[in-house]
Amino acid sequence: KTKAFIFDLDGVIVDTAKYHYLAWQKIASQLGIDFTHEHNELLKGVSRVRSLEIILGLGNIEASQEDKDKWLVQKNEDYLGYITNMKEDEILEGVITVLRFLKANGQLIALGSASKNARPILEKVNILHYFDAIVDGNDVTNAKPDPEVFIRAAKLLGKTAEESIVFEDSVAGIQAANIAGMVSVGIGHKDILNEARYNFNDFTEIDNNFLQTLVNT
Ligand code: B16
Ligand code: MG
Repeated sequence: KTKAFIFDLDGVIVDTAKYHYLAWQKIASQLGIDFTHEHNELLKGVSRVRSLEIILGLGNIEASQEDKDKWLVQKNEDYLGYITNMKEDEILEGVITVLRFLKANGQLIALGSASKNARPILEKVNILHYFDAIVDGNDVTNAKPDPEVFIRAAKLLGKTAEESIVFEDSVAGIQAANIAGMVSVGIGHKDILNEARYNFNDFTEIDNNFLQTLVNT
């Protein structure tokens, strides 16, 4: 059988969360907001605009649209500065092995990310060629847990939800996959991603047998 394997980007393929954190922290500190790593968990899988709202909420700050737009631009400029030198060695362990196995077995691969910077990141880490379809923050209007991003990806690959498997590190992303009726695979802490159909700490725990089972069932 041929299935649609849909990958989230941040936290699944690469650890860009650390760069998002640095860029947001700069804004937060300008505003006198204490922004910790724990707070950063709230931003995973969440859009840029929504992320800013969450941070402003932490500081009980109400701002004009003009200020918000300015901070969104500044955050992205800083973020782009951090990702500009990303190389293949920033791909998370085990990811390439899984992508290679799927490709070698004629499976379809898509990206389903909230990020508007997804494409340049895939290019920088040199794995763009594995993807048969890319759906990112530029293509969708509804953020995860809305399933739009994954439904679009499956459609581009010509597959139904039942034929689709989603790899996600965020709670909102797992919920989106479940709402879509796709098989959800949580990459990260089982306690946090407890709504996922399957759980792994990272891709090194995913073997060919498991992938073959997903293909066959
Ligand atoms: P950008 P993913 C998400 O990527 C990140 O998890 C989230 O923290 C970020 O705010 C969002 O992308 C938007 O990113 O500012 O680059 O458009 O996990 O859905 O791949
Ligand atoms: Mg993610």
